[in-house]
Amino acid sequence: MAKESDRDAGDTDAAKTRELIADNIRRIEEMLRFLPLADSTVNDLRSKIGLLRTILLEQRAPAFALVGRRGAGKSSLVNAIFGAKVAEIGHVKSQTGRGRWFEHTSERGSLEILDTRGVQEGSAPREADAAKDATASIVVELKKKVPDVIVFLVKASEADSAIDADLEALERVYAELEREHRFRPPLVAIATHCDVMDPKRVQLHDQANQSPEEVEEKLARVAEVEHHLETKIKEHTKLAPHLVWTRGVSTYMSFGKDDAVRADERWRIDELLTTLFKHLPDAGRGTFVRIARVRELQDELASNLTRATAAICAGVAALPIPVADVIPITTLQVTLIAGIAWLSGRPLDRKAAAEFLGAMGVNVGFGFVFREGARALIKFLFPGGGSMISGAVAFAGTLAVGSAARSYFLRGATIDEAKAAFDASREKPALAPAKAGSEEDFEKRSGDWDIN
Ligand SMILES: Nc1nc2c(ncn2[C@@H]2O[C@H](COP(=O)(O)OP(=O)(O)OP(=O)(O)O)[C@@H](O)[C@H]2O)c(=O)[nH]1
Ligand SMILES: [Mg+2]
Repeated sequence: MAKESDRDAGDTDAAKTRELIADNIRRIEEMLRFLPLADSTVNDLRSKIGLLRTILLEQRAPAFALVGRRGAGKSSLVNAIFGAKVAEIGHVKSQTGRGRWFEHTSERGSLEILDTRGVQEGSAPREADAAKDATASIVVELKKKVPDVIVFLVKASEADSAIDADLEALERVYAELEREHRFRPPLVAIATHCDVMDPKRVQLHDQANQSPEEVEEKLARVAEVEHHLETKIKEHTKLAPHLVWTRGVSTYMSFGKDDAVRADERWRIDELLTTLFKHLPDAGRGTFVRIARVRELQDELASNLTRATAAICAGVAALPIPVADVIPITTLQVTLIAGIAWLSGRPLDRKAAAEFLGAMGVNVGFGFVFREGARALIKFLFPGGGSMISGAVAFAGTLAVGSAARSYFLRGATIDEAKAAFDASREKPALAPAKAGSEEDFEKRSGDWDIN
């Protein structure tokens, strides 16, 4: 009972937070119309606001089509992305003949997966029929939704057997997408089950503790498989232009009765996740980094968000407005904190921002973070204050807030360390001229500070 009402409260707060963020973004967009900046700068700021909106308010589930034979490791790949058991693996009997979109969900977000089980099974005549049906069912599914990326999976031990039929099925998938949606998604090819290649006992996920010669031997075999797979795909002229990555991997994880992780022998999955991330549109990237929990990817997106927010804040500061009216700037900084907390896997609500600001010494009530928090932040960011905030100061102050939030939420820094990161970043604007930011000043400054 209590749990239920907690969740309701959380949902309501998340909805309220989204509303506040949307309001603020709208307000900032209004202000842009009055900016004394060149059109090109204003357009650039508009696209940065677009990024904020996409990352914070318009996320959707990333969509992947997984094409591979029965047992290739499609379900295991889904689990490997989540790092948890969300899909059933190792069906004794595969549900041959059906391709279907599935939504796999954790509390951090959802993935849309087109599971093409059984599509390329053509060895026995009966199975050839099933394969035909399977391809037909996939074609139906592709009309419903376009995958962002197609992943072709083949067992490493089967990569040099007849995979031509698999690749022909894949070509039909591409032809259908082109016909139906005029879109050909990037193709990622992976050879799975690399861990069981010879020498079998060499554990690829734990190379430091293996015999170096044997590791080398195994990696050479993996490289051979990769080369073969890539060559084969490139022979198919309709696939070749879309191939972006070919690697051997291991997606092996094993789960106990309570779905707890019993063994994790994933190898090169971070590289694979980075590749998938790179080829996703921004609308899926936020969700993806929350699910995949690769620190570097979360941080890359947090860094983009920080830079975009800093530029917008600097732009707004170019308006000749007194400090009392710069609430939208500081509200945007609070939004940035909430956004970075969200990328780390926390819910998008005011709690995380309140907790962070409180710990940083900005005293605000939880319920008021976006308004009162913003007011208190002015004093915190600009102690002593002037009557104006220059673009340079707004820019550097925002970078400092983002840098501290990234340390705290993404790198597991203590609040003291986060504060130190904040102070270190903030020292720079103290050296900056305290005049109102001109366009020239803004442009010069915005290129200056690249924090990581
Ligand atoms: N050693 C090893 N086993 C793997 C790997 N990937 C998957 N497996 C195992 O292979 C079996 C089949 O994997 P699934 O993920 O169920 O394969 P699938 O492609 O979803 O199979 P269907 O749903 O039947 O089409 C399971 O027992 C997995 O644990 C891998 O990289 N290495
Ligand atoms: Mg499966």
